[in-house]
Amino acid sequence: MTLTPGVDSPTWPREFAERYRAAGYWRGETFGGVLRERAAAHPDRLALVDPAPERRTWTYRELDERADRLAAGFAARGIGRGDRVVVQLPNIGEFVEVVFALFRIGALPVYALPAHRETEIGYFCTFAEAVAYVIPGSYGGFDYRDLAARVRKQTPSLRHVFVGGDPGEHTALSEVPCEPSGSYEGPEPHELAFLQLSGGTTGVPKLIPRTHDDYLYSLWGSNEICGVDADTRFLVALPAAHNFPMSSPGWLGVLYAGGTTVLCPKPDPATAFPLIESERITMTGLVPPLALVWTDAAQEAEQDLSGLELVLVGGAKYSEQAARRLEPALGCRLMQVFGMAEGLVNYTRLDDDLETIVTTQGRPISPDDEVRIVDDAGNDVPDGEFGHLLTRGPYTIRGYWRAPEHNARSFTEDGFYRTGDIVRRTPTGHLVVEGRAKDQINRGGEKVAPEEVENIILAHPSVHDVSVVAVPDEYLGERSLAYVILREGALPLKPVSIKRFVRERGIAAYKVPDLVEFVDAFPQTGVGKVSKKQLRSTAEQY
Ligand code: OOB
Repeated sequence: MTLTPGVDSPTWPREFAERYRAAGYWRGETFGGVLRERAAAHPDRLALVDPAPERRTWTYRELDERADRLAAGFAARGIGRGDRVVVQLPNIGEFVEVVFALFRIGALPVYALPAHRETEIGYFCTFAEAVAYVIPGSYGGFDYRDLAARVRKQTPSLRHVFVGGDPGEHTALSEVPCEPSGSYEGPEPHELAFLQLSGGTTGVPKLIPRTHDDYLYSLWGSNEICGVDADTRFLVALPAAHNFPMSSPGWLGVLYAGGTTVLCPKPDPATAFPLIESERITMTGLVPPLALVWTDAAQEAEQDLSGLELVLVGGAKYSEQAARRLEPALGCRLMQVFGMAEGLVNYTRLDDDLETIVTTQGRPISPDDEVRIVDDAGNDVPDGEFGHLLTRGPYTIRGYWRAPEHNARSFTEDGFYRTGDIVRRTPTGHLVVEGRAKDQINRGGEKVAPEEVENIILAHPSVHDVSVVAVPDEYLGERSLAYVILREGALPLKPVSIKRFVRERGIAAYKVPDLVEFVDAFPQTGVGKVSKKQLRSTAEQY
């Protein structure tokens, strides 16, 4: 089935789409087509480096050919335009080959993170009615093949499990490629390219439908702002499936510009710094806790980091003090990024003064990004005052995938996305993130929806009620704290048994509550609901 935006998710009204095309934002390109063009223009330029465990490289021609052969193999196995494929690969070359192969046939990658476990993967596969699931064999001490076997049993739509490595009972990815026969028709630029994951505020994560047209605009728009060109050598230090390292400007932006992407298996300085030196890295993106670690480690680094020109920091609030230390320590420029997988991305600019770079989270990519800052009643606040950030524009979605009820809450009637962020605008149009109205925990850039964790803890036989809130943390920015009320007569529990219970349910480790506290009752609001606001302020003493 071909999935067009507007069918499974709301899309831009015709007059907006026409305007974005006329303005030249939507160029009528597809990902598969872009790779083909770059391979024709500069076949021998280096596109991709996977340094571990032994260095492998792909020129643009090689990447194009391998994506073609893999696409043909997927098509021969019946995977077609509009089919969903859950891709859960770490930072390895196969990730890029697989997604370009899927782009080419118009199948939609659903980007899972390596940290996701049975709860999340089972949900993605079922909800997206995925026909295939792509995994590494065993990676980072975890065997994804066992996870796949369990998910497969519970997901009738799932016909294939492809493994990059020893396949066990599944199919090796290396067996899939075959001679391209031109048997499939590629997607149209206005069609969906993939489904990205939302940070989420609800019991289950939402899927974010992005089209070729809109996402490609966010890439080349980012490239112009960040100065990405064919000489850029970008290190993917964060998980490649996350929207930030993928598109801001990320590995897809760098491939669009004809530059070189180097995949970093782990983001710690001991792994990343030698690569910065040996691969002559010029640019990378980091979340604030990593930026802190890199800033400290750079003082004593033995490696030559002088090739590094620009480090982007985003995903969570970067403190001004930490921001001031980055440029002198790493000997490069800093750019703050405030973005969201739903669309809108803000950058400080290369020619902004230092004060703007360290005290703001940037301004939007596009002149046609519409930003409104409103009070609780939805009225615009005067410039300089803070309020709720609403946005719409040429690369911000008009609705989540197959979620009409949620969409009615998350978008205004005229199509503005309610970001849930509290911001203010400076006279230069830069945004400063002041806080958050949405019920979410931002754990150093990794987003946790309290409701998702609460639902798991509620399944514990001794638990009567639970409320999960954020606690300030010096390093991560925030950590999670679960306030638990035990059932009457239940035997006392230790925090560790709640944590173990959550972990054993098969959920990403970053969602397991950092702290658990047992209480007798929750503070109530006037209307008798649990007051998360009051719980949060109690939690601040931690
Ligand atoms: C990025 O995307 P998501 O979808 O994981 O998370 C988006 C949310 C924002 O709504 C905001 O609450 C928070 O993450 N956030 C920031 C921030 N950047 C993101 N909060 C404060 N300061 C910042 N600089 O996180 C993302 C996507 C593309 C580029 C960069 C980050």
